[in-house]
Amino acid sequence: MGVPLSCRGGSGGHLLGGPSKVLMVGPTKAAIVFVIDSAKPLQLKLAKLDLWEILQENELKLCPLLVIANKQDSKESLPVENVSDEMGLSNIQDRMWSIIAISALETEGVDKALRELCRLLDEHRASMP
Ligand SMILES: Nc1nc2c(ncn2[C@@H]2O[C@H](COP(=O)(O)OP(=O)(O)OP(=O)(O)O)[C@@H](O)[C@H]2O)c(=O)[nH]1
Ligand SMILES: [Mg+2]
Repeated sequence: MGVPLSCRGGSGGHLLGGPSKVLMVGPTKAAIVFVIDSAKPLQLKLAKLDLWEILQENELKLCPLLVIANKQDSKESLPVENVSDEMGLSNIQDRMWSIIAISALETEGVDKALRELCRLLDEHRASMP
């Protein structure tokens, strides 16, 4: 199973720091992977702005979205349900999306996130005319 990912940018256009990072799947921009630092709850408003800006981009209009709530092991972290609420995910109606809780540090949930990404890609392909 090969899933080529490239980092496109982070919150406010900065690759380092910030509450979120954006990965694109494949050279064809097949999916958006939006990685959130759940341990920066006070900065999630910025992450939300970035996410919704990306969702408006014409060439990404149909791309499925996987949101990854990282650092779930950290004491400062917001639970995944709250991250989902903060990002307004339930308002997304024009594409398939999922949110998965992970801890990259403890490699907890990483397999599940990759499987979910594959599932989204498969479903998206199957829904195309
Ligand atoms: N507790 C915890 N720490 C993590 C996790 N993933 C990454 N980190 C640590 O968080 C620190 C910063 O890493 P990132 O957030 O990926 O990097 P960044 O966004 O460029 O830098 P920051 O401004 O520090 O957030 C590093 O020390 C990582 O090891 C995780 O799942 N849990
Ligand atoms: Mg970070």
